[in-house]
Amino acid sequence: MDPLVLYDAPNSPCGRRVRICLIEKAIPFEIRWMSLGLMDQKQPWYLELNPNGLVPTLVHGPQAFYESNVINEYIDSLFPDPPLVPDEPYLQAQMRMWMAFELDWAKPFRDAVYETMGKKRLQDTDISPADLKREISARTDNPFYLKFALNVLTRPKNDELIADRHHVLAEKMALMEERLSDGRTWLLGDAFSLADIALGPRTEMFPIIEMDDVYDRFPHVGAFMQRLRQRPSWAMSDIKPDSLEDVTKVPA
Ligand SMILES: N[C@@H](CCC(=O)N[C@@H](CS)C(=O)NCC(=O)O)C(=O)O
Repeated sequence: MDPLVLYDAPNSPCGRRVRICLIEKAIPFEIRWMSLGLMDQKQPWYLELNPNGLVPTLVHGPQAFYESNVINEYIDSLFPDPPLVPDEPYLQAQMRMWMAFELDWAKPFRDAVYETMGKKRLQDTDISPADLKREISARTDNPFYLKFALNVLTRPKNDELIADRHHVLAEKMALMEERLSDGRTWLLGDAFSLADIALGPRTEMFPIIEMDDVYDRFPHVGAFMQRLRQRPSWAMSDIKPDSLEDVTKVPA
């Protein structure tokens, strides 16, 4: 079999979806780490693999696949055991609606991540604006990305924006809470599926965006996350690069 190479980033919930899927199926894979803060994902060679300039991308032999949920369906088709996509068309549609639900709240979530963890991480590195400019200019000539990164490095946290995003995200979690409140174990019922893998990794990140009370406010969501954390694939997918140097190295 051609090797599976996953372009991924530390703390990426999108990358973790693919890691979980591969681990559930016991398929070996190799990770190539990208530094999102330094815009590795916007380099021309990477855009050839993934024109959206995001992680994850899965390279399998001569082919590249992007969009975590699309990648996971590809993996499930190639390696159907154990199945993570239901047979019934109704449940398959439900699964894809959960994936679309996740895409819908990814945008407000991403804004909140950049305001909280994103700003803190980059500002804690002590990298200067001049160094950041040099790093990013070595990766992309699109001025938008440099502007965006300099904003993350230099501007204080925007609490008003974070509070706005919290309101949007609480509405989304209320819907998930309602769906889980009939006592089902997983989003589609008794069987663990790609729907759970689509939702779990980002739902785990609420404390990072300073919404620490989500699992208490929405106890069925909290219980769902507890069940997910008990699966071996959860701990095994919490993979970090050996050294942060690997993901922040300055090109010569
Ligand atoms: N819907 C896409 C979302 C991918 C995405 O937003 N990836 C984030 C990391 S979780 C990323 O690469 N962010 C970097 C950027 O926005 O430039 C997927 O599920 O693969």
